[in-house]
Amino acid sequence: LLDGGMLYPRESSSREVKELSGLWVFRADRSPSRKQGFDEAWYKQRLEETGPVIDMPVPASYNDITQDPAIRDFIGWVWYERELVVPTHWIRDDTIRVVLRVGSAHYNSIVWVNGVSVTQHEGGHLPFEAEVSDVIRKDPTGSCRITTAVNNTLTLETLPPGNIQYMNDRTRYPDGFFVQSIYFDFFNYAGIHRPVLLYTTPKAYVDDITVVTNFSDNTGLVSYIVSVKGAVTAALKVTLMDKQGHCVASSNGPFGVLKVQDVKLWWPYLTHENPGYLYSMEVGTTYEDVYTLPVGIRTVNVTSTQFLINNKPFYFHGVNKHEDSDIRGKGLDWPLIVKDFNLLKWLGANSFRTSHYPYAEEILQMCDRHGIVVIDESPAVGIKDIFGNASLSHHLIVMEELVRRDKNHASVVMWSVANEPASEMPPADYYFKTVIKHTKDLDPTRPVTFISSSNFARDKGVPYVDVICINNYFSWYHDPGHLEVILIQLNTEYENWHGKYKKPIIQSEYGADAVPGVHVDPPVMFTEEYQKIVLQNYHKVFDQKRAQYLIGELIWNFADFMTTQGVTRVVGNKKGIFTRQRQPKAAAFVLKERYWRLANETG
Ligand code: BDP
Repeated sequence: LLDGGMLYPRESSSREVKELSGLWVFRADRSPSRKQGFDEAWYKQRLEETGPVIDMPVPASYNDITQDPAIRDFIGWVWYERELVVPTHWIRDDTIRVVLRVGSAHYNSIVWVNGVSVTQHEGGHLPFEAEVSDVIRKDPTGSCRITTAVNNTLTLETLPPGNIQYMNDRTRYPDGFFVQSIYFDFFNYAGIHRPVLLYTTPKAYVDDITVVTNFSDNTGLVSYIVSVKGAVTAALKVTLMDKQGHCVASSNGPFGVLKVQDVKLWWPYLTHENPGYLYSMEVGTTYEDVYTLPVGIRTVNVTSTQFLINNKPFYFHGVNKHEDSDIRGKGLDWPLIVKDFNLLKWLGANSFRTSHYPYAEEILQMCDRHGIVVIDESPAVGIKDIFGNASLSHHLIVMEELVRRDKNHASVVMWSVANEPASEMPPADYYFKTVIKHTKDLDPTRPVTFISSSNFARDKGVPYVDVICINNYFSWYHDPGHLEVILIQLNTEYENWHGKYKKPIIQSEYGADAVPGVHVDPPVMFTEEYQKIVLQNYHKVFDQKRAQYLIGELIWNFADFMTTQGVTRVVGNKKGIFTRQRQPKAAAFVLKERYWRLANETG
């Protein structure tokens, strides 16, 4: 198991945060060996002294920032560097612990501070950090040069998996080139995607907090465990405050249960007049570290036909998203985040799935505050035929990193360990049994699923899930143009799955591409009309099954998004109900009307 916690860095009376967003210098290592940077140890001196550099914003994917196609499609190591001077007291006061944290960088990263290697990380969607106090104190001026090498290559052992090939037939490819095969349908954006921070804590510090919430009548129960590092023992005080800052419960010691009278539960958006209610749990140590964690009090349970939040049936009417937009690719972008939440609310959506990788923590914090319910998905998209030991053990570590990061979010109600794996293959049985059990051991409080697109009779992973999540594209990938098949095919699909497993079902994807502004009637594929009717036909079946065991519907996709180039994609995937620029297509209005109606019916 992983050592230590990964609390989101927050300022407090004992902690400072210095965000390093902005301009960094950048170079892609285009040498034939692709490892000139390591051979020449570029990290040892300023990056601009080892060759030409360009400006690169952080956070952002580097792919769409320049006019150079070779950078958009680059495969290999890119180098980023940022110089700063840290505050003097960070250098002089050795009771301060300085940590460097990368929110995420895709995919493999190595980080140096002042030429000294401080950390490495494998995986493109989860944070990593390292204490750098000693390294930065070696330079009394406080000068700090942060160098990061990031490699986007995906192999059979990465999550998501991929395969890399070199096209070296010089009779056909005069320059030769690498091809990164991927088994997923979105552009493999790369770079430093989330903020890089330096933050401080005292030497003895709150390293991790785990909360589990419950309630009985109108008393809320918050069980907590706090781990402190850097001290043999540390007395702890834990205080829970309401929104007005009034203390509603308190306790001492590293674990306990806080009892909250007249509890205000955390409710999803549109199910309650006051959704997303958060308390603040302030943890203070005698060594004067203070960390405040937002806490929503709610429960999650699954029956054979229902998904219960606070013991009330919850129906997911929501979307699948991507972290994707023009220019910044997958880089965290506050205007985009806030716009997307405004669109979700406009639509009447109460939930989304983080298809197909863990999203930024800043997004989950918004979900907590607005009551948007989340199915939190791992980056295991497109596991096709590689249920080997190396990938399984990496998958288990990724689930540990994901649960460690997201376990305290009230909005996260279910883990999805994978999207559309080859779950019909015999090794899938052991594989999913193991990954799902491991995830449940890490977090016994949330249901676990994966998203299946395989046949009910042959799928080997679904026996282990709590909720069946299925993707299908009737009248699109199957029987293209035949809108009339949806009713019977979808109905049969549900009867088969529920008949076999007696578990609730979420339609975790359905949809059709529509090129915005293209209209044909009678509808044909790729028009706004066709997309609308696909949705409406699915909705007819949803409405029949909703009363029985269908517990949710998530449209594919919230917005158009970029993909690799190929003959089925017209500058990206166009199954968005919004364009990539977040303008509505006709289908958005169909969904808006439906979601508001569902909100009124299901409450
Ligand atoms: C599903 C995938 C999703 C794709 C979608 C599509 O889960 O990532 O984008 O198909 O083809 O199978 O539009």
